[in-house]
Amino acid sequence: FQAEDGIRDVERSRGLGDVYKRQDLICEFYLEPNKITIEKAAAHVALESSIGTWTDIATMNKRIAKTLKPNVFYINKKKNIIKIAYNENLFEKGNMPEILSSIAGNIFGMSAVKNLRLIDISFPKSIIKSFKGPRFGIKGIRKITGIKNRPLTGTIVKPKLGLNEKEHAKVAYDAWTGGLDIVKDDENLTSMKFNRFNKRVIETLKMRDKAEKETGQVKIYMPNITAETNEMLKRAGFVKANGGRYVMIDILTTGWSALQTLRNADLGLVIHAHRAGHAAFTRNEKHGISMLTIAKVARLIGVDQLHIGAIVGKMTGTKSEVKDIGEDIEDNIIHEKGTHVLEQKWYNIKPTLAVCSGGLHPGGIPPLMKIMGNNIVMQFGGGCHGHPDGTKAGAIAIRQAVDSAIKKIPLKTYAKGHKELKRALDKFGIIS
Ligand code: CAP
Ligand code: MG
Repeated sequence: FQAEDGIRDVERSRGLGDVYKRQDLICEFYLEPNKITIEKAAAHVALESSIGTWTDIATMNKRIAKTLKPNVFYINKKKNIIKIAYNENLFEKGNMPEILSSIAGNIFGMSAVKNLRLIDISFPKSIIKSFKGPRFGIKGIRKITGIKNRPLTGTIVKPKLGLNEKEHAKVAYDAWTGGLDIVKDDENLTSMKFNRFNKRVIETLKMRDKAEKETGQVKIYMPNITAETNEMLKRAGFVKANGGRYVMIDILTTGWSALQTLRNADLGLVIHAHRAGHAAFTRNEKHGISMLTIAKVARLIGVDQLHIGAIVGKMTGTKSEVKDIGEDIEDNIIHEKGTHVLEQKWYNIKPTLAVCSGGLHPGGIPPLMKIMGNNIVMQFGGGCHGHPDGTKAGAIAIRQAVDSAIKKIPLKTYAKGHKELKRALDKFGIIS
């Protein structure tokens, strides 16, 4: 749910409109109390995440309690769901680390709760407007790449580590000339002894230019700038200075502060967000922080592309969880069908493009496009370089599978006239 959509109207329709203000920030939690009532545990969560602590304090006064005390306005005992409304003045506008230190801080460790999961956040207008959001967003990316309707296709250079700069650039060249739009570094490739960042960027952009000339298509390279913040800005500047258009960053290991610094530097580079490490707190459905919440925070700060899961791939993340980034689970609030939360209308905040990746191969393309629509990036590591005939054939097979889905021709039938696809399906199979 978000400021501009359902939940606030639904709460109003349930006559709860007066229990929070349009200016409030609202959190939805899954809460299992520990040997106390859910009401008591909810009160502890509300206080610890705002102004209070475990006992009443002499330093508290009526003014603070009246203006800043949060309101637990919804408790669903059957489903262990609670909702808390927080006064917007509890938060520093434009400071995401502070906001999360409040509503996603100490509360997870309190002994008053057995399990606690932050399922969703609804940000008020004042906070939304205090962030930049994506510089390019979906429209900007489609303008840069010239790709109007179909999903963007890309590969991750594999093996993750071990190739030197020239070998890396050659793999990229094969993928691009095979028809893929994007080549990215893997999440753990930064600047290694055997593969230095600056040299890799130079070599790979050289191959990009060659592939663009030969194919007449726009080709994208996403170098991984993940590093200490100042070093990261230096590397982003190097990419820009050498003709790069994109950078990728591991948003959770670098942290929200570093991400804000990169976005606020406004270098005119498309920001691709990898979520390495997310499952440490998104996977447990009873405790931690949902991917939906992570996605909203990342969009607000300003990532143009974000990994959200692949449904038909190797990672956990069920169809409903990934699609939930499009639909509300609790209150059954449905946005426009087929619209991800990353694409919802949020005042000045542009939509972020969803990235599906992880164990994908041509046999999974039609079902994935059917579920997620065309406004996605599909990334293939093993699904490209694992092709029996190598990277270029793998790339060709991926584009052939996309074409078969767009033309609504079954993969098996389409493969009869497309040998690269046939070879891929023989190895990886078809996902129905
Ligand atoms: C995929 C990948 C990505 C994952 C991240 C990997 O490679 O490069 O990092 O997709 O997961 O290292 O596993 P394969 P998620 O295509 O070879 O699987 O997108 O779920 O964040
Ligand atoms: Mg990876």
